[in-house]
Amino acid sequence: MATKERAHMCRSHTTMKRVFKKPDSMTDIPFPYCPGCSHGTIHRLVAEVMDELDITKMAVGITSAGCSVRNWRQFDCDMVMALHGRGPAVATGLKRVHPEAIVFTYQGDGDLAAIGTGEIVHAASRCECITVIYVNNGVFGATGGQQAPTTLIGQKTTSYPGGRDPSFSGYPLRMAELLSLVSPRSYIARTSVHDVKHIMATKKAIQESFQMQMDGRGFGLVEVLAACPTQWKLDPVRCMERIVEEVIPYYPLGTFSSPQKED
Ligand SMILES: Cc1ncc(C[n+]2csc(CCOP(=O)(O)OP(=O)(O)O)c2C)c(N)n1
Ligand code: SF4
Repeated sequence: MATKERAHMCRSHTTMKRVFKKPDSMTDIPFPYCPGCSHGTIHRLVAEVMDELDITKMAVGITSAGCSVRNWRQFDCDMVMALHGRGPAVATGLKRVHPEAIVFTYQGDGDLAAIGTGEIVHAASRCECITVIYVNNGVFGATGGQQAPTTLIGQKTTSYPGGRDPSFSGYPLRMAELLSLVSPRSYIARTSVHDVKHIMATKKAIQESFQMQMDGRGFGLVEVLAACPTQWKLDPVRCMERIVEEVIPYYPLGTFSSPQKED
């Protein structure tokens, strides 16, 4: 290539406008998730919010058991791994010892709404000054797609191939509603990531839940309705449709508790 031509290319390269970049709060390590899995989208939103609030250096994330068990490789902040379901208890201890830290848990529905139900209910009722990102995909993804407490009525899983029967397994737990009863002054919202509009609303809710903690106002939790194409046995596009047609009607989106609502 001629020197003049090369010089022109270099000049146009340096003036090129950057329109998209990986959040600084994220490492370069690729996501380990299946194609179409919502965990990647939600990780990115958490990282973008950390960047925008400039809290990465003081953030401590708590990793839980589930497909996101190794997300300490993705978030470029301090990370601690908790035993299955124990994230809110670990976060409570960390926050009380280090009140200057911004502490968040990242938990699936198997983690938060099954083995960890006790921890989350008590952390919410104490209005602990922590942030909880609760990813509800309606199954135990990591262990093979078994029924979770959040699995919809009639939904087929590997442990209940005939579908969830409420006379045997009870009804799916609506954790956002349940927690808002024990923690009325908290910020508790349910969002979804099935399209761009809802992804942006999820980001706003995550931002608000961190802001609660930064202002010392207490507990913030965002339940994010998520897709698990592998265990739902649906392609990613069909998963997004299923969230609209079947999941949201049972798990309505909205803010269930906020300090403003109480005041
Ligand atoms: C004490 C304990 N019991 C059981 C397990 C097995 N286990 C690992 S992940 C998981 C369920 C995870 O499901 P969920 O939290 O919904 O996350 P997902 O994988 O769907 O993202 C279970 C039961 C474990 N790791 N530790
Ligand atoms: S099994 Fe489901 S939750 Fe786990 S990585 Fe795959 S799509 Fe995501």
